[in-house]
Amino acid sequence: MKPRILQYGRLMPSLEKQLVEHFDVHRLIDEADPQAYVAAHGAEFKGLATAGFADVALMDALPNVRVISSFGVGVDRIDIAGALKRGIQVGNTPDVLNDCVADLAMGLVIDVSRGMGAAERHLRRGDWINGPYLLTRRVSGKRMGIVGLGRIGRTIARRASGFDMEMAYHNRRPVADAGMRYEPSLHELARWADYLVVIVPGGDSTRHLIDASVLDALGPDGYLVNVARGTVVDEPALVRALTEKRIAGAALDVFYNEPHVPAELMVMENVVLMPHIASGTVETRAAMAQRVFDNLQSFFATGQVVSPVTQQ
Ligand code: A2R
Repeated sequence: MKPRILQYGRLMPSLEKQLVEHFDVHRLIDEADPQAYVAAHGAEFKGLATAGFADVALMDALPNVRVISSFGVGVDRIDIAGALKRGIQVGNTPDVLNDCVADLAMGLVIDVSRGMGAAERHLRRGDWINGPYLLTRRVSGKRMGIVGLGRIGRTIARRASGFDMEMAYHNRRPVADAGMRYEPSLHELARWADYLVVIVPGGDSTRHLIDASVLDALGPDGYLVNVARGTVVDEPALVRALTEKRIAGAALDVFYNEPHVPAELMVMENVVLMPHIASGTVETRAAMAQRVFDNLQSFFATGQVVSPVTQQ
């Protein structure tokens, strides 16, 4: 008998197909009244495949679920402590997305400095006829401050070293073999950096980590790059800092209330805006989908997911 799995949210069609081949899957999105459905049928399910969400109310409605497999590395919308307390293993998709997220972070650094998007808009508007584009800012040899030197942060650092950048990082704790300076003060890192690249997990512990005071430390020549989560940045404070030219620019792949982006940012030429695409390549999304499947398959075969999450 195939284990019965509840699917929460939409997943890639290829993953949904693979799941259906190996598990007895029910999609909660097909239910007109999802709450009533889980109240009546929750006890049937042994596992949960989710697009990134699972709170304790959902877990309580699924008393026999022992595994949650989530699409993505970020687990900020999953109550990990609540899952572990209930004896539920949680699997996510780390590592397989490091390269593509780091590639996009580096692309954002270049775009926000060299004005690639803005210069292209200038050309497409026909403005080149009237004169050359503005001078932009050099990237090579500049200072990058990485906030969150984890799996992705280190991959970004390897990219930046190819641009002869000076690097330093801030975590809550220093990393043993980081190969660059640890800065215990986020404000000092921001003061020092030309680019502050944010790649910490989302959730309560990092909410508004980048606030007005950090942006003021970054200063009028500094750029903010966020490929982490929208919640990490105090978005109204960022809009004010940009409006008042207290920082040079920002490049953002994530927002506080996606897919809604503050109207003020839409019209700023020194701001690069991406619709949360950092891991969004064919190759990486396929690898993430495979890991969602592997976590479930491994759990039902061995009792262990491939990529366990042990803390928020
Ligand atoms: O603080 P530490 O020593 O636990 O280092 C982690 C750091 N970090 C923080 N740094 C400063 N203040 C905090 N409150 C804080 N919380 C965590 O972020 C660690 O070096 C880094 C996260 O690295 P990993 O756990 O390896 O995550 P990964 O795979 O690099 O992904 C980062 C995030 C995901 O959670 C998604 O939200 C996003 O990137 O795509």
